Amino acid sequence: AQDCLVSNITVKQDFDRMRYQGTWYAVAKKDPVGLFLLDNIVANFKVEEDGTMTATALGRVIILNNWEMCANMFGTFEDTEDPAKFKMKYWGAAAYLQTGYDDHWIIDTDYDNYAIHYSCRELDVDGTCLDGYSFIFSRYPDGLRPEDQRNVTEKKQDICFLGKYRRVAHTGFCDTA
Ligand code: FEN
Repeated sequence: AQDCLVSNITVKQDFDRMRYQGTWYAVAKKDPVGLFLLDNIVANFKVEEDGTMTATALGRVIILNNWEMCANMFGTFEDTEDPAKFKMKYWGAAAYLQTGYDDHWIIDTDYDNYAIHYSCRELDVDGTCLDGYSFIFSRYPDGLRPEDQRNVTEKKQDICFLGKYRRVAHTGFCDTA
């Protein structure tokens, strides 16, 4: 959306949750305000027998006293009238991890290589996003295929987060968790 209005952001047409299942590696992220996952972020999406989409996410966090942990997060998705827009309830395996209820929009995906996720937590008075986060996911931990990069950059611009992303390192920190 040129005007950066959240209400004008377009999402994936006819989103197919079945094809979205499986492992996605976060290759870049735009952080929200507050506590979040640092790096080594890997998500795994699943469609349950009743059709509900669920996901798990692993990611490195640093808790009090600079202690590095691998956070094990869980999410369940509530459907909305748009098949690519969900509400996500999330919580952590450990009690010190924050719980929440966020928008979870799939902006674009080809299911086999890349996905662009978007969540606006707080709308500004003008209808733009005051606080939000976004993930660029890849089916491969090494990053996006060169042929997907142009499209992903375009979509980052569409959601008005271009220039706000940081690369997500995968060092193997959470691989045994
Ligand atoms: C998503 C897709 C797959 C499922 C889920 C996802 C979202 C995960 C979120 C994680 C939040 C983490 C927090 C960590 C935290 C979109 C990848 C579930 C939204 C909030 C600390 C850090 C330091 C501390 C306490 C807690 O709570 N971290 O002292």
